[in-house]
Amino acid sequence: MKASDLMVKALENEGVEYIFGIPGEENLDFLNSLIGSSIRLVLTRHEQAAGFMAATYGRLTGKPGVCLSTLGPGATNFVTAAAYAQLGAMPMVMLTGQKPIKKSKQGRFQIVDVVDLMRPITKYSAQVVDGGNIPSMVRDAFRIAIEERPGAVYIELPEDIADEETDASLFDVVGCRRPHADRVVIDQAVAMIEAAKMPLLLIGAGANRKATGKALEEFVDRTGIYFFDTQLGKGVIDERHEKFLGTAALSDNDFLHCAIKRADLIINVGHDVIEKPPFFMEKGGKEVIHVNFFAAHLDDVYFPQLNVVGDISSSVQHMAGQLNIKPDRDFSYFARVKREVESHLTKYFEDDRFPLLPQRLVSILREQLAPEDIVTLDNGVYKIWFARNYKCYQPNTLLLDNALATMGAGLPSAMAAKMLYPDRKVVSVSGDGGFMMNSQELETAVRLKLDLVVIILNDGAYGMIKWKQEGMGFENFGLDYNNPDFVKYAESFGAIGHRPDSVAEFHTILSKSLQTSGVHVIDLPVDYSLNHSILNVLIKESACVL
Ligand SMILES: Cc1ncc(C[n+]2csc(CCOP(=O)(O)OP(=O)(O)O)c2C)c(N)n1
Ligand SMILES: [Mg+2]
Repeated sequence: MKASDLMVKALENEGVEYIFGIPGEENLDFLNSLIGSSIRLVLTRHEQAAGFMAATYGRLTGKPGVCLSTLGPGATNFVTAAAYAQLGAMPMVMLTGQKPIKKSKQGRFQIVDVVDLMRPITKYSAQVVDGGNIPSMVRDAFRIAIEERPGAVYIELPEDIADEETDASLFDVVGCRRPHADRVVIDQAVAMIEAAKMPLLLIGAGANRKATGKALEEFVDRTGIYFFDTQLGKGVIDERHEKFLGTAALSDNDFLHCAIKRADLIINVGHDVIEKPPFFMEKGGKEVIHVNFFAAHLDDVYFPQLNVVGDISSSVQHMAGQLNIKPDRDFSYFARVKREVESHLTKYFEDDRFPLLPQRLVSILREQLAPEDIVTLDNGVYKIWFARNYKCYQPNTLLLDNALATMGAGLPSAMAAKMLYPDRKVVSVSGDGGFMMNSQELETAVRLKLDLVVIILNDGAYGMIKWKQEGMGFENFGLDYNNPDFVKYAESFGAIGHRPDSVAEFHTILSKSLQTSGVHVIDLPVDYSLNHSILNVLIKESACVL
């Protein structure tokens, strides 16, 4: 068999459904081998977007998403997406071409050492030097991509190797059960929780990667322990739960941090240091039990006293099963913080000023979307408002990036989410800056006939940096730009453009767009004037006076 045919068979053997990307001439053998395959090639307009789509596929399914590019410039365009998948623990396989490695008449034209380039931002990076290695390399790459902590892997298939004949055959895909924490450590964790007076449960990214919600909800219901989550842990337990305190979108000084400060023990399920810290640990301060698939990576702000390593669901179930909670524990302070947090977060939910406040956008979207519908965010200051104020009712229904925190992923991740869940509504929310970083993918979305709502928050600026600039007492400088006419821009791609000029009109446009097919782009003027006064000033002055 030709090596490129074997590569396609190896990917089919792994259950690959889609390959996102842009082929170059070095991939033409592989492309030809894809003819007749069960794998669907999804062409994008930029490799970075293909990488974001593949990573999101991995994030939502737990199976590696696959993306394809040519050598050199195509491969370097994967770099940000690789870092996004690697930091965000999303399983992803990147496959690129390369010039012939045995004999080439093109000198060093377009040649970059991509294997080396990818090494620090992947879990595995290798070149196929012989067609016979394809079965083991592909099997290894997929296994490594999925294994906790999941991430990006890279395989380079040079042109001459792709064209070689090989008689190698594939390996069966053999899964493996995740190891469980042993009794000794569960006993230790239980003793710490029983000894604590004010324990809190924190739910982080790892808990969103596997089905842990049921075990965690039972833990909360059995023990009465209040919980909060990180940005990547949102929705593991329905955030309408009576014991939900809020999301730690900021690392300190938010209203929620009153509860965190008062806690003497945090049972931290699934959080690791790659996410922005939900709180800072201090020497001699509260203790932390790290419950995850792997031990804690130490940091000045994170040095847990106990590691409970193993399958998260099983650890949580065993802890809950053994815990003997004394009924005299008084959690009324946490109940008070919860009431306070809720009243602050919902304060502007009905505010009808226009341009619209991000808080109002959150309330409108929550009202119009069903529990299973998905919102994907790009990276800008509205992310903080969504993380704090948008309640997730189900896991992975607010897709944001709190690891690499890159701009440009919002639209591609919405597209991948819609491909995976055609029956759910998917809304992408981007800033005008982040949207423009991958706006060319509107063409892909229209071509794929995806029904999407794309909201662009128009403030004519890199608003997030403006907010930081103001918070740090710097002069307003260097962050404003002009935007294209987003309505005409959308229409030029065959999408439908909208520009509301009141909250009422936005309401109507949004609900019609959600009910109608096609790609709807809504150019939405946003009012960021409260960012500084609330997120920099108010919460610092009034949080923790509770
Ligand atoms: C690729 C990338 N470049 C730069 C940054 C730094 N950065 C973070 S948010 C931001 C501004 C975002 O502007 P916009 O998308 O318009 O959102 P806004 O905050 O204005 O709503 C910048 C420049 C980043 N996170 N990612
Ligand atoms: Mg902006």
